[in-house]
Amino acid sequence: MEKEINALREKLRKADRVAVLTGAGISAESGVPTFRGSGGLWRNYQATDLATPQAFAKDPELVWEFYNWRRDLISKVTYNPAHRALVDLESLVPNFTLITQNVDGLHLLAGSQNLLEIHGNLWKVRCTRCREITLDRSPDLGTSPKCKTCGGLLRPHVIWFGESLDQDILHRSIEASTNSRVMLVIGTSSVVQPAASLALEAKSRGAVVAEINLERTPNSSSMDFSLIGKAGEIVPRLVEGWK
Ligand code: BJW
Ligand code: ZN
Repeated sequence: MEKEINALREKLRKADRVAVLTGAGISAESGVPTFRGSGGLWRNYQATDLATPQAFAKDPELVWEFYNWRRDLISKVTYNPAHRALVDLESLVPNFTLITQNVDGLHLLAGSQNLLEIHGNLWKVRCTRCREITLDRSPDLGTSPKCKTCGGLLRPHVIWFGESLDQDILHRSIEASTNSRVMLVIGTSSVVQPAASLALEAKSRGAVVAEINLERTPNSSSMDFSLIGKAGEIVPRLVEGWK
């Protein structure tokens, strides 16, 4: 592992353009549950079953309970050494883009700047009637929060299954990935599209791709580096002793 980390650090050091894709695994060591695996359960529900427009249409109060639970939990935690190391990496690389699937806001809290939140942000809400988007950091919004402008029902400003990503953000993510010399993929199961394809597209355009995860994923065999372990331990080692 030491050898691989050193080799990847050398690739990063030589790269003028670096893209990073993160998923729930990078926030796991902060205490934020992941979606899949044993941490992906809320009450008796699969977290992924609640992250759908169908679930919200059927039972908005249940979906809001789930999101209020996550807002409360995330309001009490903070970023970890992996988030912090990506802030350091951004300061070391001439052209750096961080693409995250996470809605927890921990990359922003850590200080990342060139950040694309492709699945939205938990702290933003959107009116289902007038579409107005507002920032609201209160941990508990109740189970039927209403728009201050028009009285319509609010929903979390996140991307659920079957919903399209913001086209501008997606376009910028594809561009950053395919233009990168090195792309890191950290803490994602790589099963959700279109995010899971970004690193494969980067590789097909000649980038060195590296995965950091507790376990192998469907993309592992396409990777130039597959580092198995905790993001909070491995990512800081990529920037240690850089200069
Ligand atoms: C550690 C660690 C540690 C733990 N250190 N590692 C093509 C083919 C088939 C289906 C589709 C397709 N194109 C689109 C689809 C449909 C769908 C999709 O991909 N489905 C698949 C599941 C089959 N995609 C969509 O619907 C997307 N929309 C779209 O494409 O629109 C156009 C379209 C629609 C319909 C059909 C075709 C085209 C939208 C996807 C939105 C995903 N939304 C969610 C919820 C966001 C809001 C919220 O957070 O509440 O996003 S679902 C959930 O999954 C969330 C996550 O961002 C996302 C990814 O999860 P992630 O981050 O990978 O987490 P986990 O839990 O899965 O994995 C954690 C990993 O960390 C694990 O690997 C651990 O080992 C690791 N780990 N601790 C390092 N300490
Ligand atoms: Zn409204």
